[in-house]
Amino acid sequence: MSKALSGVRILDFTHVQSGPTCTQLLAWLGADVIKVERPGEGDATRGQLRDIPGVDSLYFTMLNHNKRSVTLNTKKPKGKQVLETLIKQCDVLVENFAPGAMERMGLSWEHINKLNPRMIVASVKGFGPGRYEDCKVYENVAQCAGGAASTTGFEDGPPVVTGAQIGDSGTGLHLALGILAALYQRTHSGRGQKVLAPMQDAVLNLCRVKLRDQQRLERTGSLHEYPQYPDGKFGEAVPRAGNASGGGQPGWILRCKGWETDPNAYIYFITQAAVWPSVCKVIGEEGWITDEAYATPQARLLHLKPIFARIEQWTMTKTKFEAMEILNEYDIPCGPILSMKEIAEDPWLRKSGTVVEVEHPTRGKHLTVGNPIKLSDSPTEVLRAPLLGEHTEEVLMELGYDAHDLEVLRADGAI
Ligand code: CAO
Repeated sequence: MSKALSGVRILDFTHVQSGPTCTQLLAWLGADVIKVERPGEGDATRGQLRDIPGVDSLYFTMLNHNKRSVTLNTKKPKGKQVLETLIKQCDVLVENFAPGAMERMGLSWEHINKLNPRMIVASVKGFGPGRYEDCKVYENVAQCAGGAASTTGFEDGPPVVTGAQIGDSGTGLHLALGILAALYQRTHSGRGQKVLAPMQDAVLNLCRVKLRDQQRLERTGSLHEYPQYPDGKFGEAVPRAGNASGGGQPGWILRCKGWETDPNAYIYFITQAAVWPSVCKVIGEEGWITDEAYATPQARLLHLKPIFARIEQWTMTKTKFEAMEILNEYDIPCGPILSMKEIAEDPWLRKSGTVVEVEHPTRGKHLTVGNPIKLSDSPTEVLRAPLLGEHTEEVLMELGYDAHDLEVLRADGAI
């Protein structure tokens, strides 16, 4: 069966996390992704956070599935020549080097565009044009500069970064979308173009509801679904909202049976207006259905803390899974706080191909997160990440180099 992106060839000049998440997705959608790495070292993540000495880390293997690896020293003239041959034969170049690194390699947009006017050049940078455009950026810097950290955490604590890699993987997703749009536009324009996804901008896009709240706060001086309401104070900027729901239906994380010893014995509980009578019945507070202090969503905003405290008395008598079963019968939106151990063992995530076991030649079996995007006509088979330079010969032969050329390149240290 052909894949959605069959025939699309990606020159993957990415490293660490943001760029590789993008090209991994494109590979899962069926593109031929050729990862170019420095001879001897490769992507720095191969050696970071290693759990087995001398073996490519999980950090690397979980971000580089379904790719081919070519080693190439692009700072050597012969290496650069190979890279330029690749540029002529690929559809997209994806990179996430520090600002200016591509230009220092002699690979300006103008030069690439001259070599291959159809090529799409896609970049992740920390910041867009402006005062920080020359800065190197990692995940948590983007979370801080994109508005996530200042709005995450509890009101009496410091800013907090989230475990979800919204700066790296979130930006990779944005970049992948930009590349697909550019590939589509090329079908009628015939031209390549530059695609830029700055990490700050991508994080802000994911924090858009907090910019919504900033404007609501400036207009009304208060945010009624936030834990600061009604007793606390609001300042000039959107405060940290603890576990309050980001939407119009109040929610909070509540303790469940076993919370004293299990750090994840919790459930997220949403008091959706449509099922308020059911919530009251489940917790044994039928009087709240008609009591005017609780009967309307507006009235309840004044009492969210005592309401959740009362619901928690009920959730603490059930495990998170027992509570889920009961609440689901009433269509009450809720969700268990799942540990990574529970997720790794979840049979349904395994069945859907979102948690996948992969065999790797030097590390053996390991778990990975498969393609979360499911296309009915383009199913994903998750293949292991390549070893460093595993496909150098194969790819160079495809480009027209012969055994003698390879020997010369090897002797020169270019591959
Ligand atoms: N052959 C020869 N040289 C190569 C090469 C190859 N195949 N691949 C890379 N290089 C060189 C680059 O040309 C660059 O050299 P110069 O600095 O001399 O120009 C050098 O390797 C390193 O590039 P870098 O500055 O991008 O790498 P770094 O480790 O110092 O910084 C990072 C890493 C992530 C901070 C930086 O790349 C960056 O800010 N990227 C943009 C934002 C981003 O994607 N951040 C997310 C990273 S994931 O958390």
